[in-house]
Amino acid sequence: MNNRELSSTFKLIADLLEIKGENIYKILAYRRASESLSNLPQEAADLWKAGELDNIPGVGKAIAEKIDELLRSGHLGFLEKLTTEVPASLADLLRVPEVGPKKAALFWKNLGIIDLAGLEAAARTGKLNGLPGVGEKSEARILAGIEALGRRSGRTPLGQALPFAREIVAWLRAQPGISAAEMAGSLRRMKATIGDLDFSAATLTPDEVMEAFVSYPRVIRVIGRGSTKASVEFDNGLRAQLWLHPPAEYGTALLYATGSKEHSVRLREIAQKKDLSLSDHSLKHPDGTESFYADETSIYAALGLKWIPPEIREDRGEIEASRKDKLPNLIERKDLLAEFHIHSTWSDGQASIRKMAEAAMQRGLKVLAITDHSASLGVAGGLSIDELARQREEIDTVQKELGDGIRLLQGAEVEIKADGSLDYPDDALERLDIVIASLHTSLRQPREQVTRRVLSAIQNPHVDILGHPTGRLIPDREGADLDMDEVFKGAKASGVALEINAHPSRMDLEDIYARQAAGMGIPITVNTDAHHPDQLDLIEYGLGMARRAWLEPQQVINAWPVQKILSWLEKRENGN
Ligand code: DGT
Ligand code: CA
Ligand code: ZN
Repeated sequence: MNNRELSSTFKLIADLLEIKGENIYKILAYRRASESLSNLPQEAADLWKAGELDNIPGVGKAIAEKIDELLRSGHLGFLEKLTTEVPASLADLLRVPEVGPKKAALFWKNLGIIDLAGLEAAARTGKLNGLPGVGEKSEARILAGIEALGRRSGRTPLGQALPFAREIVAWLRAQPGISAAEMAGSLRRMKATIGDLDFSAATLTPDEVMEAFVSYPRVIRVIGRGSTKASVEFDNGLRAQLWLHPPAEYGTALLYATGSKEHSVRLREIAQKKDLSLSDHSLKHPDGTESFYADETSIYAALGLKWIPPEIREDRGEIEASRKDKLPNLIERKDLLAEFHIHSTWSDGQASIRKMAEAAMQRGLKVLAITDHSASLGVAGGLSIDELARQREEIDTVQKELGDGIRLLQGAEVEIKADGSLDYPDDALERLDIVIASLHTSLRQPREQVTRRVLSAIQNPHVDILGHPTGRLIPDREGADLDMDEVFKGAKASGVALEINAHPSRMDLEDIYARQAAGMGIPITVNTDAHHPDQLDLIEYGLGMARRAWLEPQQVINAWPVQKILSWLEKRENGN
């Protein structure tokens, strides 16, 4: 069993226990073990062989014994017994927004619903309406939620697709006869989830290249194959299309394959107004002759436009901006000099403060905030108030050891509790350099309640950042049903920054929200939430989202000069 399978086993246990109505501490212990396993940089099976399971954060004796049983036998008696009491398929109901453990239990006990199909049938026939706490409207929302799940299934998180796509692009570029190759489609546009992979390559020998591509060792099925386009399935279940064109046409071809469809439709309209016809490889004139473009800049220029960065090719105003030469100065990796959200071994991180700080320095960061979890229920390995004081001493020591190449800040990721209060008292928050407030639990509260909860957290003058605002997890957990307009008004009023959490399972805030917030003058922050030094590189996913949101460096506090960051924090501390 790999980490992913172990992690989902413990998640399933937590979900079923919660539907059963078990003790919350027990449930949270399983959730924590599940998260910890999914973040683990090495295989749990290796630690197990070395007798080091208890080195995994959040894995105590009881859970270590279960991992041991799973790795030895592939079975878990505890789970088998649990599923005789609570059907395992009930856990699927929790994927529907609006349906939390209490509702799932209600549907199960009152209507005998044990899976998504049963829930859908009941919602369609109006059987949910009238149960305690379920009205006509929430029944309709449940149905819409189930439908949305169906549409979403089959999409892959960018974090899984991109590393694999890099492998394919590197292979393509190494092929004889290929002069250029790029990712295209939603991958190149850095969408949070990917339907299929698209690649565009330039070659004068398409037959040979096509033959090599469909024979690539990881291809398990050829879905379609033409002279310039092939569609395949890989051993990891991902599908890809490869489009081949001669180098002279590569600009137009790459533009077409990158999309989005909406962007391309607008470009074709522009061509039509000029009496031209834009295809996947050329611009055709009324007399039937064709113009070819070897790079994207020249095809855009032929349409009277400046080159548009792929991340914003969504027909959201980029074409008008390009025509007027008013494209945003999109933020770049080199602009990001601060990281405000990481975890160390003080809570559930995998590395010491010193190791995390060194990794940050190696990446050229000038500011690093250590933001371990708050005390909350003790299960996230959160820090008590006493531990916060001792952690401060360690941060001071590491700061002295490392010198002033990097500025370390003591922060915390403070849990926003179900009632909207924060997990540390004000005097403890006041002693921290920076405070992130985040939702991790009770995400399924009704819209008004969860919105009020977030608002009360960001109104606390010590809170500087609202972390991963919706709490969504890609691909299978919808975020909280927040009233974003209200959240933005609240953030604007209190001057709190909103996070784009770069972790590929979050990428939260989404592009349109981040753009809206930044447009209101709310500072945005892009952070990795790294639990391991290597995870500092996940910043590229947050950067992709920030670029999709049209963000420029001055809108993102991680790109501010160090002095400006420090004085922003100081001003907030002094309440002005
Ligand atoms: P995905 O795969 O669902 O994440 O989304 P995309 O954007 O990668 O879309 P996909 O894979 O269907 O198509 C790849 C590119 O091909 C797309 O970005 C633009 C181009 N394309 C596909 N269908 C059409 C079409 O009907 N018209 C135009 N102009 N372009 C298309
Ligand atoms: Ca695609
Ligand atoms: Zn975090």
